[in-house]
Amino acid sequence: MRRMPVEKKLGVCNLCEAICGLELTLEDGRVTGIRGNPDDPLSRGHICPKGTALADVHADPDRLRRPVRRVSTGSTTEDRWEEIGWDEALDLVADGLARAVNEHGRDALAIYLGNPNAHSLGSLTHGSALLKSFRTRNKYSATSVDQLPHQLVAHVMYGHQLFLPIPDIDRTSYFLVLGANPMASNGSLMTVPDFPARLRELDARGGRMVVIDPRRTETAKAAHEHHFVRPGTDAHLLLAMLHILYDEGLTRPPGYVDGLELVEDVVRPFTPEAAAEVTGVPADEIRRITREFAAADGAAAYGRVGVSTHAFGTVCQWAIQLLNLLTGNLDRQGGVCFTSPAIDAVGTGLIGRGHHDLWRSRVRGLPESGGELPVSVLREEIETPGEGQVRALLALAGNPVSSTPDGNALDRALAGLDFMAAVDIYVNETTRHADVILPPTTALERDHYDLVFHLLAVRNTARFTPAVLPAEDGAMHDWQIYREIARRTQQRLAAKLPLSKRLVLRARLTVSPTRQIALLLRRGSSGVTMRDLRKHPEGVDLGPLRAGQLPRRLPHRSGRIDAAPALVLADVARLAAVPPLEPGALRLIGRRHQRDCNSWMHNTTRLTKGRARHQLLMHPDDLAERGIADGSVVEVSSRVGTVDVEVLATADIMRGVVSLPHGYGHRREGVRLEQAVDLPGVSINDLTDPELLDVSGNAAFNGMPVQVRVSSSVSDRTGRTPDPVR
Ligand SMILES: Nc1nc2c(c(=O)[nH]1)N[C@H]1C(S)=C(S)[C@@H](COP(=O)(O)OP(=O)(O)OC[C@H]3O[C@@H](n4cnc5c(=O)[nH]c(N)nc54)[C@H](O)[C@@H]3O)O[C@H]1N2
Ligand SMILES: Nc1nc2c(c(=O)[nH]1)N[C@H]1C(S)=C(S)[C@@H](COP(=O)(O)OP(=O)(O)OC[C@H]3O[C@@H](n4cnc5c(=O)[nH]c(N)nc54)[C@H](O)[C@@H]3O)O[C@H]1N2
Ligand code: SF4
Ligand SMILES: [Mo]
Repeated sequence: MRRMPVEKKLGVCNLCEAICGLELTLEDGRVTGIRGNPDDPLSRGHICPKGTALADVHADPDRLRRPVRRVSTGSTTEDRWEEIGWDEALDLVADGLARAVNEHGRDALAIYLGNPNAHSLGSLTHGSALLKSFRTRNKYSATSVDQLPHQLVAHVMYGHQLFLPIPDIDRTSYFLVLGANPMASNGSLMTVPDFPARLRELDARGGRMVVIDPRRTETAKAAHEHHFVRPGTDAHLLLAMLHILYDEGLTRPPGYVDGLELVEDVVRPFTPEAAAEVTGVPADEIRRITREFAAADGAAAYGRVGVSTHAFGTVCQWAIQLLNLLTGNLDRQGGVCFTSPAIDAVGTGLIGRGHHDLWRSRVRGLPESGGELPVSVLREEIETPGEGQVRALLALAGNPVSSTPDGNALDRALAGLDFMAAVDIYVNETTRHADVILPPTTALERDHYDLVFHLLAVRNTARFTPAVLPAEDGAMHDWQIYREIARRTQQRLAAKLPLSKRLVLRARLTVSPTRQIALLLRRGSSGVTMRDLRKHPEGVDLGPLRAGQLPRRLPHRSGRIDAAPALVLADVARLAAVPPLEPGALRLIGRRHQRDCNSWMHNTTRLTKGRARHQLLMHPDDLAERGIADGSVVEVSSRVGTVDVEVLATADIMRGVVSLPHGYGHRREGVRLEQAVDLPGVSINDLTDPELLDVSGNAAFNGMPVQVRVSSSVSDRTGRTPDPVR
């Protein structure tokens, strides 16, 4: 046989928000090498181990390549998966979804969208149309276990849920980081590939990075300063910083802001001394950091998962905005700025402004945000009988059993559904409950343009990446699957959408993602066309973030910023009402490792080999106090569950705090991830509590009380759930 020549192609990594440009080596049509593309104007050659593992996902024998249907055998552990054709599979899905709606009403169908939807062009262009074709109130996504507080704050303060200022990290001289670990995560709501190099440049400029985190993380170690903070208490710290700004006359807000007198009133009681008591950060340090922040020639405050998935996530994100705003750092070079993407999904209205509390969840009465309900209510909406009860679920690229609070309870609830379909590439903790799984092509086989992450990047660039590999014979892209689900289900619904709406949807579903990008580029003001992008697959540089764009670009109908949204101010009052920890309790926090990718990608040796990293991290003094030996198996329990896991002593974690990584614990019956199921570790979300929420409805994972004791059980409880699939 004739060998195909070795070929180089430019690609893109879509696994995290850093969107690194890649250079792939192909031999005989197989990927034999992946490296960072040095010519990419944003990622500048950066790559992390996950980027290299993209090829492993494509080659993974466990990955689904054809639709599968679960065949019940009576004995639940022996259910079989049978490969079926696309036509049959899509019809089965449409039948199941339409049946639930026709028999029980439109809210009987729930939809969950997972994180990879934001990382796929086709999901973005076709997913919203698919959602619109179902008029259910039971829409859920990973947003409410992640960044909902940011979106709510942006919506109420600036008038658009994704009008988010981004740290001008390449020019700042003071970078204040709360609850984020970009050295491992590569940034979030801040697309910042090659964070380590950018940090070195900050240092070389004489700038500082200050990190506030209950764990001495990789980022904390690289910082100029790190301060431990008690989990869940950052709002006190941030409000004290605002208090100091007023107290010492350090505020210099711009003129286009309303509500500042209210802010001054609200922060008055939050003295640094009071904050020191609650947070553990000394009052003098809070004063010094605040003064240095205010005096810096360009300072940027930034807070992420540690202060978003948090009981006061919304207050924290609001206070972070105010810290930037009051010190004159919003819309300032070296402060935080708004991006100028070639496709402005915010300015053009492609992504809606958002809304809040237009309706409430049926059982617990929690408010919607941006059309979604908090995923913490999904289990009760499935299990509570009555009109509007969820009977069927469509899970799109998500793994809520592993990633949402009380995963075990949701796991059991999924087993009771009338019908479930998943668009996913694996049989995992969640999709094992599906009746049908529809696997799309993987990232290397799809055209890509980052509709979301160019919007959030620390530098303005644009890049279009044609598919690196041809789609396998008979494979379907996610957008084609979404289109077919919408079309076929619509045909079967008794109550159809009005004709005008159907026509609009049909148009939106028909045009391919790539074509949509070409059209959207033409509507933008950057002057960049699809032709330019095809000529420059490494990406086109549109320059650093631009300052001085406000108030012109403010989305708020008033043209002003609301510094004192009623919803946030009301929640500040709740701060005083936080109950103290019960005796002996510790506060649980999460963590991410550079070689983990949320709850998936544990099926590749490349990422799982080496030193174990699934353990519960605990301070040596906390271990000694309980008579627990380093390395032993401990029992961790919360209000909702108990897990047994190995403990690892480290002085890198604050006393009174323990940490488990997120995304572990694959040993459930029926999971078909041959390598991952052997990986030790438990799911942190078998401990987290769906009753603990931020005012936005976001899960409050961090700072949750747990008890840790020597394990009493001899049995293997490390994540194996005995209850079988349906
Ligand atoms: N306790 C705790 N819980 C957390 C977090 C935490 O820090 N602590 N973090 C939260 C955060 S930030 C997030 S974003 C969520 C994530 O929550 P989810 O989005 O629910 O979970 P993921 O682990 O991202 O799951 C991705 C799913 O998509 C599938 N998949 C991968 N690639 C593709 C593809 O190309 N197409 C399709 N159709 N499917 C694909 C995978 O097999 C997997 O099932 O978890 C949240 N949960
Ligand atoms: N390698 C890798 N990269 C990823 C991901 C991944 O799974 N692996 N996931 C991607 C996703 S979906 C997201 S959303 C981003 C998240 O990106 P980051 O937010 O940067 O990542 P985390 O590691 O979750 O960082 C949260 C930090 O908050 C700290 N923390 C916990 N509780 C508190 C608290 O109460 N106060 C303060 N101040 N800090 C606290 C934790 O110790 C931790 O260091 O990462 C993305 N990138
Ligand atoms: S940093 Fe993120 S985008 Fe870059 S290679 Fe790693 S996973 Fe991919
Ligand atoms: Mo996330």
